[in-house]
Amino acid sequence: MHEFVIMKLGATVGDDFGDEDEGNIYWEIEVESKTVTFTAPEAGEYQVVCGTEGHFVAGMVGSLTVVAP
Ligand SMILES: [Cu+2]
Repeated sequence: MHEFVIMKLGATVGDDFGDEDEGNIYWEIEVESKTVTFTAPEAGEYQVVCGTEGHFVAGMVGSLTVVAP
């Protein structure tokens, strides 16, 4: 099981994802394989991580670019 997490704009995780990052989460969902939608608060580059323990340090981290319509 993975947890798809979008961090708040400008917020990034340090060395590992943990409880201290909970306040910087914009949106999260547990995923296996599904299609979901969310509304971004504003355009920008968001950090996305897997919130499942150990997965961030295993490399499950990326970026999500939101552009204005
Ligand atoms: Cu994961």
